[in-house]
Amino acid sequence: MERTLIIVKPDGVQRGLTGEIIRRFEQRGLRIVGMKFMQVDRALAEAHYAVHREKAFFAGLVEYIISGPVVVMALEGTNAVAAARATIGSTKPHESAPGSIRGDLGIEIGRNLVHGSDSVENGEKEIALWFKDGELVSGWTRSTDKWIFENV
Ligand code: DAT
Ligand code: MG
Repeated sequence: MERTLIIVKPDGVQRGLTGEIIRRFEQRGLRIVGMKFMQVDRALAEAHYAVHREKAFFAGLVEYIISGPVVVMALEGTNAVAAARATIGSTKPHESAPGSIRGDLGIEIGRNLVHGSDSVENGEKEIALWFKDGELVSGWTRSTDKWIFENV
């Protein structure tokens, strides 16, 4: 099963949208394998966004992600990475399609509410960065799985 790392960013938590955002992934059919509420420290923020460290927006991005608590989730499912990215919407909320999280709930790139891994490889790397082994519940199933995943 593919896995993806999702973060409800500080604006999502502050605005009371945590439940609304989790609901969308849950209803899409993704299975939760890890979830925690936490304050991100600067070292973790910089490691998570290391690919952007040379960009002009890097410092602001790090300040944003450490500006308040977040909810971090590891989700799994067939096509989990692409499905979650589509549910999130495009990077700029004002260009995100209505129906997506950013398209329905956001308007500015620096307040775009949620992170989702952009590839299967990065999903695995990010889950390893954000979760310790004992924090993940792997291998559990739902009675609804066969109605969501065709081949289980
Ligand atoms: P995404 O979060 O859609 O995967 P990304 O990985 O390209 O987008 O960038 C990570 C975050 O950095 C993004 O959510 C918001 C911020 N960001 C990206 N491009 C930016 C830009 N041109 N100006 C300001 N912030 C930007
Ligand atoms: Mg990204």
